[in-house]
Amino acid sequence: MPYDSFQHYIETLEKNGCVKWIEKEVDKDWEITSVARNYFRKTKESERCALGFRNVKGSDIPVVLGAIGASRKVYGLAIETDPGFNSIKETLSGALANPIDPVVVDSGPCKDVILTGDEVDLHRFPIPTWTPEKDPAPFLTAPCLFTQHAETGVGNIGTYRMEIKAKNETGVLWDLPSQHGAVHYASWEKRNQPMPMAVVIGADPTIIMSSVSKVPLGVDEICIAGGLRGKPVEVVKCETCDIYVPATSEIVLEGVVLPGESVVEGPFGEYTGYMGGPYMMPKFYVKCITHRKKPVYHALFSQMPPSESSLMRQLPEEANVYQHLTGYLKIPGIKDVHLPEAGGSYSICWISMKTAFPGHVQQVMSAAWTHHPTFAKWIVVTDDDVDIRDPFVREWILAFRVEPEKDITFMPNTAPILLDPSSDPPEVPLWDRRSSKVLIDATQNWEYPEIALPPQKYLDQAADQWEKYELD
Ligand SMILES: Cc1cc2nc3c(=O)[nH]c(=O)nc-3n(C[C@H](O)[C@H](O)[C@H](O)COP(=O)(O)O)c2cc1C
Ligand SMILES: [Mn+2]
Repeated sequence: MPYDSFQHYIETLEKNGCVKWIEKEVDKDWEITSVARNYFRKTKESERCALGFRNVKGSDIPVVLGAIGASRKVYGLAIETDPGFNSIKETLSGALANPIDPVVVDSGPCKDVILTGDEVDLHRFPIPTWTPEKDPAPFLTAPCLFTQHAETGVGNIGTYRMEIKAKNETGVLWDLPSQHGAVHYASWEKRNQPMPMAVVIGADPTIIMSSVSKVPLGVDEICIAGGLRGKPVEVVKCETCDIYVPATSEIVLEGVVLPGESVVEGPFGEYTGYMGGPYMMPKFYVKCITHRKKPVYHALFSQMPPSESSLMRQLPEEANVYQHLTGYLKIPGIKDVHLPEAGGSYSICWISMKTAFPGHVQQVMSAAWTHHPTFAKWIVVTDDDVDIRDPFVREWILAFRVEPEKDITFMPNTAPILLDPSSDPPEVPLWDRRSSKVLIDATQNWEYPEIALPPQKYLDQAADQWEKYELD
């Protein structure tokens, strides 16, 4: 059953014990991020919940973060599927293969309150500051930017962070010219016309799920959201432009991005765990705000991993790499692909496999990064008996299944991970930076001695009668 709205989804999270509400009054500019940081560090991924701050100083609007990616369980509830490799891949590719067009409705709760002119004031909302004293301002971290291509009229939804610059102005960071928001903006710039844009904050989770997914340019993510929920998204026309947004959205900002303008954006605490930016980016001018009578403010929690953002990247990206190796390249023997969150779910890639022929491991090590030129700086391939999701086991494998000189290959002069501060000093322009990759063969290249553990039958027997030993 698809969710009707963000608040309907939050109710489902509550029923599943996946939200923790914080009743204590909190400050949005240092405390929300600091509470979330401590919580993500202290709480095992499997036990993490979304956090709801009901009492934000100076506001009667609650802030919810972690609602999409606090844990695998939460992520699974958001796309209503089991959060394993195959089901994530099948759910996303199923939506891409079976998009469903939206239906237009006359009105909806997102029009409960309509603010124009002087009433347009972003400070009405409890927008947090995420890296206090380092970010220049609060940032929208879960905005879904609705735009249309100037020539074709085809729509796009993309999530690109937005810096609050004034009561009716924000920055916007589409971080590559290939991001579809940037492609649309270029099409309006070519005509020297302002680009109309609507920003949705808080909607049925299929909207943000499709907004952060890379689907081909020209495919409107609103239809992918329809495919994901198995039912059309009901949309309403914006007050000030011809863009249609989900009728049950919590908050909608309507406005324009002017051609030829570029101002300083950022810096911002990034998913690598370092500050990123500043960049020169255009500005969004808000002309109208519409919202529910009692909206909930939705944020995604990012910065230093582990975070909601590193989990949201990890799950689809692991599925993509697995699919790349086994589906497209048809490489046999691949058991698991894991992108540890410490690497921002991008820089470090572990693969376990059953070696079947000479050169098989080398094929996998090279193939993994052809998934994307910037993908993964550390690629480690090990045997199928290894649990690559256990950090202790990973270190043990590096300790005793790798002979550095024989097993490590460097791949020089590759495209860097964009925000990786180690690739080159900051004075080197972004597009001149180069990095390298390390391919590590951590498989047993000959028969190893037996593992120094008691036979499994004894370990199991002891585990089965654990209570007898009175150790817990
Ligand atoms: C938590 C999170 C934050 C993101 N922030 C940005 C951002 O600030 N700028 C950007 O260009 N992409 C960002 N992305 C990635 C885009 O949302 C993603 O590339 C998406 O495919 C963009 O839509 P598009 O494919 O229609 O361009 C972010 C993704 C996530 C999960
Ligand atoms: Mn797109």
